[in-house]
Amino acid sequence: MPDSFEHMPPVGIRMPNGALTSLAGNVDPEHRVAVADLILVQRRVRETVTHLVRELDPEVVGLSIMTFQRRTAARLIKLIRTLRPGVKIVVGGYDPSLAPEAYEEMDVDYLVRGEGEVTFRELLRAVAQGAGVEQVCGLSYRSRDTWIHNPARPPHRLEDSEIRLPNRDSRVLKGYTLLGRQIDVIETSRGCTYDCSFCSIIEMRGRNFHTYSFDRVLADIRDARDHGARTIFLVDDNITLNVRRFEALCEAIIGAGLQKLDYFVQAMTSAIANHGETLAPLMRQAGFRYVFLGIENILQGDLEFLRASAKNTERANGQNAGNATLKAIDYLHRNQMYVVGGLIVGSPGDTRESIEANLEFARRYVDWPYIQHPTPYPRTPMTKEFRDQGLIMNERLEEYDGTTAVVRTEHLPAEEVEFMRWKAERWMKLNHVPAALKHDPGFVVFRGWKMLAHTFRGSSIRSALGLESEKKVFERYRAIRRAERDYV
Ligand code: B12
Ligand code: SF4
Repeated sequence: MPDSFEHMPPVGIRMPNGALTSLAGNVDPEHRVAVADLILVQRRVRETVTHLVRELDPEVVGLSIMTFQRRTAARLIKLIRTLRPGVKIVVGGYDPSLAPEAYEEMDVDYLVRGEGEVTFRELLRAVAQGAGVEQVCGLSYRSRDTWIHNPARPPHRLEDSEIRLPNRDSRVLKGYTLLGRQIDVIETSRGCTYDCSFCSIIEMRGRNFHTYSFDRVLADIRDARDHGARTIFLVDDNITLNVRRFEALCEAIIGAGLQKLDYFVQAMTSAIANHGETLAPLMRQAGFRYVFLGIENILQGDLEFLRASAKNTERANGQNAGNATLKAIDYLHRNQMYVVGGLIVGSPGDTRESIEANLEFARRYVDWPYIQHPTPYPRTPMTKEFRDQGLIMNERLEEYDGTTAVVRTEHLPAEEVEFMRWKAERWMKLNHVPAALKHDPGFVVFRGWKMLAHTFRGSSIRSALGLESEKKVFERYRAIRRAERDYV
């Protein structure tokens, strides 16, 4: 999908969707596969898809979809169907898996629920042989006027090496980047055993954790590097569930001489705070540069609503020693890593003061803010709570991108929550410019102004001179966002 959101401005950040190459690497070898990550052609989606469908003449087209991308997916499905009426269309990813009913009304043939590699392989095998798909677990399909949902496929034990390496040669579009350096994604594990109320993971695959062997992980990193990547994003759901394994992985990266690449990872504050003494120096030596910390909120009441207290608690002498965030940040900073601060503001009990406390925290302690609003994605526990309390204000799913507030609090309208965050966050992003300049001077000098213009979209000379209110700028920014969501 081409849809991106506020914290991933395509002018400086275009990351690969890891599902696509993993699926491509796992079909039978006789198939020809082309991966077209439309984030790379965000302003030329229609032309690119038309060109690719005409040139490649595919028999099957698969789409990987998050909830905020559903409307774009529906438009693409129509386009593809018009270009090639007989093509088989398959949808997969978080949104089709968690809201399959929404796709039953679209013109699609198959829907893959949960992990896709083996389901998709078996589906293509059946299509190629003209065989039935009744036995393919994890698959839903249209049969005359109804939809059949085959039994679920249990999560893979990744240890058994059934899932082969991604196929990066199948990419037909170029241009992945993180602030001027080519980026790629790899996985070392899947799953999580926590149950944060805003997260889709548990409904998607249950509470479990499976890991790939280090040999496979290192081979994947080498392959990404050989395809030009200089930065690697580990997209694991929660790599810090097993800290000893993560430490061993850092040692393996160093042992394999792969520490010259930059690494980016997502982590729990409790894991870093409780094990930072040994873990953080190893991460630094292995080349970790950015750590996305799931801080979620600094106030206990909000953490409880988000069911994220446990993963943000420090332990000392076997006792609960309070919020782990500051200690985790300190370990990372002492080891020259940057903190991407994942915070969520706008929970039901939030007041102006509680939101401001979180924004102030971000201003003081994080290097790059990644602040979002609680968003009611299909089937999460949080969605039910917001619905029961009548706090969902917006049902336009294309705006469910995390930085558009679609729920109100008991005290503040949704728009006010978003305004507070937006106003504060734009300025926080400027603080990272010196670090980026040092690391990637070429990018900052030649593209930095574009990033800046993107961050301050909606501003004008009048607003810079203080002749126009921030609210006016915010309205213009929202209008720009609304217009750019028309990708197709
Ligand atoms: C890494 C990650 C990111 C990275 C993205 C890097 C990238 N480009 O891929 C970053 C941090 C940038 C990111 C951003 C966002 N993310 Co995110 N992200 C994740 C995370 C942690 C892992 C996703 C992943 O790559 N997994 C590995 C791959 C291999 O697995 P997979 O994508 O699930 O694909 C498998 C199946 O789904 C299926 N499948 C997928 N597509 C298809 C297609 C076909 C045809 C088939 C057959 C099968 C299939 O098969 C695949 C292989 O088994 C998940 C889950 C989590 N625990 O939080 C959230 C998650 C996917 N993100 C989510 C969201 C909402 C976002 C954001 C909108 C906001 C945010 N929370 O930051 C932005 C949007 C990004 C954008 N495009 O602008 C939500 C989606 C919820 C939903 N219902 O849509 C998740 C589930 C987190 C959550 N809140 O619950 N994200
Ligand atoms: S710890 Fe992370 S992956 Fe696990 S449930 Fe919470 S948000 Fe989701």
